[in-house]
Amino acid sequence: MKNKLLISAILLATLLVSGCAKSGEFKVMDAWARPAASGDNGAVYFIISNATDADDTLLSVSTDVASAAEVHMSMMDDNGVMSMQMQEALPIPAQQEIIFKPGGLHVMLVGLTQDLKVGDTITLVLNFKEVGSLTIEASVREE
Ligand SMILES: [Cu+2]
Repeated sequence: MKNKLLISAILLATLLVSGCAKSGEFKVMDAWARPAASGDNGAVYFIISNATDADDTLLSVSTDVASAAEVHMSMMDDNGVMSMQMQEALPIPAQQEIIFKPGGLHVMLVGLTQDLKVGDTITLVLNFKEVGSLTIEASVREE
C-alpha cells in the first residue's frame, strides 16, 4: 500500500513537470556565432522557441563584444543579389519557433571589439516585450 502511494506520487509529479514544459516554455536554443576578427562584423544564430500561448516580440539585442547588435534578415532579390534588412521589432508568435540561420535571420554584431575564435563563448542579452531580458551564451564555431 505504501509503495502504491509512492508510485502515484511520482507519477503525479512527472505529469506536473511535463505538463509545465509543454505549455509555457519560452526559450532560446542552439546559439552559435561565426568566427570573425576584431573590427569586422560577426553573425549569431539561434532558435527562439515560444511554446507559450502568448505572442511576444524581440525588441533588441545587446552584447559587450561589439559596438552594436542588430537583428537582420538576409534576402535575395530576383537578380540573385543578397541584401540585409534590419528588423526593428521581430514578432515571435505563440506556439512557434523562429529560426535564425545563415541566409536568413541573424543577429549582426557590428564592429566587433574582440576576435571571435572557434571555441570561444560570447554572451548576448535578448530583450523581449513580454518575457523581458534573456541572457544567452553562443559558442563560436564554423557553420
Ligand atoms: Cu546582417
